[in-house]
Amino acid sequence: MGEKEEVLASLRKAVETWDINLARNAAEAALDINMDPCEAIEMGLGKGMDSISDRFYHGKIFLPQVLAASKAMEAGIGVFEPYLCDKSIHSKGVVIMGTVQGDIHEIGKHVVCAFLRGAGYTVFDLGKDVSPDEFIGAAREKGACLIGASALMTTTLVGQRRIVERLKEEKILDVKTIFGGACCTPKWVESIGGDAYCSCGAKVVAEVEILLSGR
Ligand code: B12
Repeated sequence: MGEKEEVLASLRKAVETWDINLARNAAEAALDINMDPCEAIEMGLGKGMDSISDRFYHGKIFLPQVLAASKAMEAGIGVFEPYLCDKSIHSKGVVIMGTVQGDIHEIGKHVVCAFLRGAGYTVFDLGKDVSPDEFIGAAREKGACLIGASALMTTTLVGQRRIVERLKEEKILDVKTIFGGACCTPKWVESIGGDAYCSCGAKVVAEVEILLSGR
């Protein structure tokens, strides 16, 4: 196995075995060999989270282990975050991000925030369980061009629709929306009148650039 494959395997293993120290060390090893942080997140840490999801789905592990794995994933992302940051002085635009009301899943949103920050956007992460009005209020206050909202459960998807509705009610026409999360689909986003759907962190920057170029 080459050096790069070894580091990717360690990143994956760190999440699979919820080993926070290994996640940090492997992330540092990735930086030492000049691995692209985006690749390390998607192909290393992210693959580990895929297998955690799979084991959880099949009842082989339970919520505490999933939570521990997510902490390892976040520890790894934390090491990469400063290196994802674009050195450009001018922000490409302000983005408001959050997980919708009633939903506490945050890992995917953190990945998306990391990619957007890395590409030069100023991202305000409102956290989890965010109400539609909190999204709208923050967008107004910070002068955002885009709201991104994550929903991981079928029961909380409606939070994305409420954001689109509230923007219309408030006649805010210059703020675009992008939605994602395990239960979110392109069809759903189209049906609620959202501007874009995105299936993964690796694609988000390209999607956002297309979306905002039409402003
Ligand atoms: C980790 C996890 C948890 C962790 C969350 C920890 C944290 N800090 O986030 C914990 C243990 C707390 C948890 C709790 C619960 N969970 Co949970 N959880 C998961 C799990 C296993 C993985 C999610 C994850 O982090 N994936 C890794 C990330 C990187 O991927 P991702 O989230 O999909 O994000 C990527 C893309 O979707 C996209 N994306 C995501 N958001 C956004 C946003 C935008 C704007 C864009 C552009 C893109 C984008 O980009 C991301 C990066 O590539 C999923 C299973 C699954 N397959 O998704 C269940 C899952 C989401 N959970 C589920 C459930 C039911 C729950 C609980 C209700 C369980 C319970 N009985 O208590 C609670 C929720 C309580 C609540 N009110 O929210 C169900 C939802 C079922 C449904 N269809 O509604 C799932 C699908 C598991 C299942 N198969 O049953 N969970």
